[in-house]
Parts: sequence; C-alpha cells; structure tokens
Amino acid sequence: METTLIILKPDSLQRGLVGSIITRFEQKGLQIVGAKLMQISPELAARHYKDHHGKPFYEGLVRFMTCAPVIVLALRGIGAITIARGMMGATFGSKAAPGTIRGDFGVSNSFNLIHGSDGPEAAARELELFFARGEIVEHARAIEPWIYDCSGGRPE
Ligand code: 3AN
Repeated sequence: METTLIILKPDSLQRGLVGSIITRFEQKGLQIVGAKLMQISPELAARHYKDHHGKPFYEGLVRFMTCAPVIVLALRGIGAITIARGMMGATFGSKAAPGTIRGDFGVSNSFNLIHGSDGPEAAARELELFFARGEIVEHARAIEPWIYDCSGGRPE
C-alpha cells in the first residue's frame, strides 16, 4: 500500500470543484486517510516547491498557492501515487487529456487545480510537510474486499 499527498489548489476551492474531484478518487477506490483545509504559508510553499526555486514561474506559483485556502488529502491504495498522477493529467490544463481532472475541469497552465506527489520519495517528504503526527489515520474500510481481490491473502 502506498500513500500520496494531494493538494486541491486554491482554484479548486474557489471554483467549487472540491466535491467533484474528491468523488473521482473515492469512486476509483483510493482511500482517504488524511484531509484538512489549510492556508499554505509562504515558508511552507517554499519548502514544498524547493525544486522549482529560481524557475521563471516560481514566484507566481508561490503567490497562487498561498493566496487562498487549499485542501490537502492523503490518499492510500496499491500504486496510489501513479494512479493519482494519471487521474490528474498533464501539468497544463490546456494540454491535459479529456477524462483527467485537469483535462476536464480547467484550461489554464498556471491554475491547474491539483498537486499530486510524483514518486515515493516526494510522497514521504510531502506527507511529512503537510500532515502532523496523528493527522493521518489509517483505518480499515468495510468495503475493502470489494475494492481489492483479497482471496489470495494479499489484496490485488
Ligand atoms: P506537476 O504538478 O504536474 O507535477 P511540476 O511538478 O512540473 O508539475 O510543477 C509544479 C507546479 O508548478 C505545477 N503544478 C504548476 O502549477 C507549476 N508549473 C510548472 N511548470 C510551469 C510553467 N511552465 N508555467 C507555470 N506554472 C508551471
């Protein structure tokens, strides 16, 4: 099982798309193990986007991410990181394929609705940045045996 960090960016909340986006992840079968509304501080944004520091879009990106509240989610499932990235679509709304979150809900390249960790190392680092100890609650889902085939002893 893998856990990934998802951020529903300020445009998702301002445009009232939170429910639609979370519904997609729920319907896919990913489990919500962390969720909170928060306003990202410039310091936290700088730590989160440290790899983009110095790039032409960096200042605008930090301004955007800190301008209004976001919702952060911890989503869990087998292959959750790759699955969530696929569901998000390409970085730019103008290029993202129909059927993806960015492809269906946005046209902007900067206001692209959602962030998702791009690998296991990033996921571990980002989950620690955004969730304090105890805020991620791993729990059994009654529906689990219908989400995964558990007949072989291991979920598949
Ligand atoms: P992704 O979120 O698809 O993994 P990254 O990690 O390449 O994309 O970029 C992080 C964020 O920086 C993107 N979500 C997007 O908001 C912003 N970004 C990346 N490249 C550009 C760009 N050329 N112009 C404006 N914003 C950008």
